[in-house]
Amino acid sequence: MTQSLSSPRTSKQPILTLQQHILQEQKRFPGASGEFSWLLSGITLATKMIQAQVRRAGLTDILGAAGETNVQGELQQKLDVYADEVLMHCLGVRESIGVLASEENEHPLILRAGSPDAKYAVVFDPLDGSSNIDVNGGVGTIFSIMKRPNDESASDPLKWLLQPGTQQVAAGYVVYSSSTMLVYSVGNGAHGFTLDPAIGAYVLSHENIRMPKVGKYYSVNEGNRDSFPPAYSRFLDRLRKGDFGHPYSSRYIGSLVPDFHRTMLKGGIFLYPPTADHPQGKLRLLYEANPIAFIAEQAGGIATNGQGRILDIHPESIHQRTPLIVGSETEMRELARCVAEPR
Ligand code: AHM
Ligand code: MG
Repeated sequence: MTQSLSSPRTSKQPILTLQQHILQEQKRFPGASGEFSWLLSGITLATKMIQAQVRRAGLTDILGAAGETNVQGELQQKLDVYADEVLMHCLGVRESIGVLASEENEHPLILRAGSPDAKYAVVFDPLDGSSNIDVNGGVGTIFSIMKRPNDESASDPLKWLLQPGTQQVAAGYVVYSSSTMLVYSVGNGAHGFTLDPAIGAYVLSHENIRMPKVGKYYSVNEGNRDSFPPAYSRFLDRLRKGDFGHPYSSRYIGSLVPDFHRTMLKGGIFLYPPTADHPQGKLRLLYEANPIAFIAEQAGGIATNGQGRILDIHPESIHQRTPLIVGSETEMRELARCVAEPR
C-alpha cells in the first residue's frame, strides 16, 4: 500500500513541533522563566542522539563491537552506556537541574544542589529493554522530573529524588521502534510526537492520547506464571476464557516502553507481578513505574502495584523495585476484583 504525501500548505492540521508545544504548555504557568523548556530540550536532544545510534546498532558488528575500536578509530560503547552518558551530558549542563539519577549508576549525581537556580531533579532509564537491541526489537528511554522539595528536606539531595510519583512535574518516554516517538506530560494530558528524521524535529502526531476503556490484549511474561501470586493466574485464565466480554490475545515484547505504548494506544493490560526471582517485582519504581503510571493516568488509564496506586508509593531508595500493573479501566477493575477475592 502506498502512503500519500500531503503538502504542508494544503494540510488542515497545523504542524506543531515538540519545542513549540512545550512553550505553549509553559504559558499555563504564570511567571515561568523558560528554564523548564530549556531542561526538556536537553532530554529531546539526548534522545535524538540516542536514536541515531540505535538506528546504526546492527552495523557495530561490521564496524566494531562494544569495547573495540571501529574502522573510524573510535572506541565502540555498549548502547546503554552511551545513552546514559549522552543524557548525563545534555542534562548536566542545564543550570536548573540539581540532581540526576540513572538506572546505569548506583549513586545519584549531585550537580548543584546548593544553588538557588537548581530547582529540579531528573531520573531516567537511558535505554530500557536493551537486550532487544540484538534482535532489532523496540527499546526506550524513560524519564521523570521532580521539583526540589520546598521544606527543610531540600538540603538532602536524596530527598529530591525520593518523592512519591504524584510529585512528578513532568514525565515521559521515547520509543525507538519502527519510528521514534516521544510521549510526555506535564499533567495536562499525554501527547505524542513522532521524530521526522528528514528535519530532525519531533512533530505532534498524537494529541491528548486517550487509553481505550477496554482492550483485546494482555501483556505479561507467561514464563513466570507458576510463581505469580494465585490471583494473577486466575485473572489470566479469565481473560483467556472470555469472562470479561471477549477472549483476549497476548502480546509481549519484553521491553517496557513499546509494551506499554501498545497497551496505551490499543487498550488492555500490562502486568509485571511479583515472581519467585523478583518477589518485590522486577521494574524500578522511580524511573520505570512512576513515569509510566503518570502517563497512563494522564491518558485515562490506571496503574497499581496490585495493592494500590503506583503514584502514591513513598520511595525509600533510588533503585527500589515494584510490581507494575497498568492498563485500561475495565481490565484494571477486573484484576482488582480477582486480587480482593477471598481464597
Ligand atoms: P532492563 O531495565 O534491564 O532493560 O529490564 C527491564 C525490562 C523491561 O523493559 C521489561 O518490561 C522487562 O524488563 C522484561 O522482563 P522479563 O524479561 O523478565 O520479562
Ligand atoms: Mg530498565
